[in-house]
This record gives sequence, C-alpha cells and structure tokens, in this order.
Amino acid sequence: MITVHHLNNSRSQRIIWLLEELALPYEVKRYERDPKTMLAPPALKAVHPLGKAPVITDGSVTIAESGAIVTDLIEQAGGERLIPPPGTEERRRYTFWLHFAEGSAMPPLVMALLFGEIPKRMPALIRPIGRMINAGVQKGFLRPTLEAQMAFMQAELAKGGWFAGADFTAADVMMSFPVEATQASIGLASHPGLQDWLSRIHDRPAYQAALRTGGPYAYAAKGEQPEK
Ligand SMILES: N[C@@H](CCC(=O)N[C@@H](CS)C(=O)NCC(=O)O)C(=O)O
Repeated sequence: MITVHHLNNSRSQRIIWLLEELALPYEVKRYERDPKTMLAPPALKAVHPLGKAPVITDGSVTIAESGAIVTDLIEQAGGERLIPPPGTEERRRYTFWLHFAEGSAMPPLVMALLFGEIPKRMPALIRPIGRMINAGVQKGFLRPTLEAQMAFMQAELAKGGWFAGADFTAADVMMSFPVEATQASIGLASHPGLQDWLSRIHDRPAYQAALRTGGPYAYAAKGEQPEK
C-alpha cells in the first residue's frame, strides 16, 4: 500500500490528487507545518533526510521529489494512463511541463515569498532598507519573470486546452501547484486562460476527492482574485 506523507497546504496535495485520478489504493499520513516558521515538523525527516513533502513510501521503497513520484505512479498505473504515447509531440510537451513545474516555475515563486519575508524579520530601525531590497528584487526581477511565465503558460494552454495537448495528463497535475501558487502570489486576473484551466482542474471529481482526503488546502480557491 502506498503511503503519501502529506504536509498541509503543500505540494503533496497534487500527489493525493494524482492517486485519485489513477484510482490506485493509498493511505495518507498527515503532517502539520509549524504555524510560525511554516516549516515541516521533524517527523518528516524520519521518513526522508530532506524532511520535505511530498514523500511516498511503499514497503522498503521511499521516493521524494514530486516529479519522481509522479513518474513512478504513472509507471505503477500501467504506464499508459495520463501520459501521451512515446515519440509524440504530446509526449515531448508532457516531459517539458513535468520538469518546468519544479525546475523553472517554482523557483521565482519561492524567491518572491522569501524576499517578502525579509522586511518582516528585520529590526524596526532598519526595516525600510529591507523593504527597499524586497521591492527592488520583486519589481526588477521576480515580477517580470512571473509575468513572462504566465504569458507563456497561457499561450501554450491555448493550443490544446491542457498542458500536453488536447488531453488531461499528469503534466497538468504537476503544473497545478505553480499555477495555484502564482494565483496566491500575484493573482491571475490578467490571464483568463490560466484562470479557466485552474477552474477546470478544480472541478474534476478526483481533485475534489483529494481535497476531502488531504484536508484544508488554501490554494484551492477559484481564480477570481484581482491581480496584485
Ligand atoms: N521540489 C520539491 C520541493 C519540496 C518542498 O519544498 N516541499 C515543501 C512543501 S510545498 C516543504 O516540504 N516545505 C516545508 C519545509 O521546507 O520544511 C518537490 O517538488 O518535491
């Protein structure tokens, strides 16, 4: 039996969702973030040395890293479901988005979060300097990067409706967290194509079932927030 080690409000939500889409048997072990630091509890380090979510275990097998877990689960499900056939343009697109999600889309989102924390954690006297550093990096680098990513993702989705083409695949599952995190960070108001895609994934019965299993998930809000 696959166990998903699930941290609240985290990337492990999409692993529960994928398991629901594939109808593979699994169980969930929940971990709660420290409300102050937002870090995972030490118990997750007992499962995997990095102590981050997601991790899956099954007997003696332990797998960390979302993309590696998604690849393994697709193989376990027979290697044909939610993945385009090898040698096709759709398969190349699938592989691209599977890597893009954590390799390119997430780093600027994490940086935007961390730089936003800098002024909050500085002594009041020098906080204005922290605010200046944050504003400079957000405006000069992070915002343009996020804007370019949103435009690119929307243009690619317009080609077939889903990230790999005309069919929903596990690439859409991988891309859910970056798009949800973009919505939470700067909003998607100027990108209706991304909002539409987000609404379509949120409406999927398997996504809804995963929410019931995974517990409260702050990123599941529909995409109608105004852009910040
Ligand atoms: N690239 C990794 C990122 C893992 C990661 O950073 N997970 C976050 C949750 S979204 C985490 O565990 N954060 C808590 C911590 O760092 O203590 C993946 O996709 O699995």
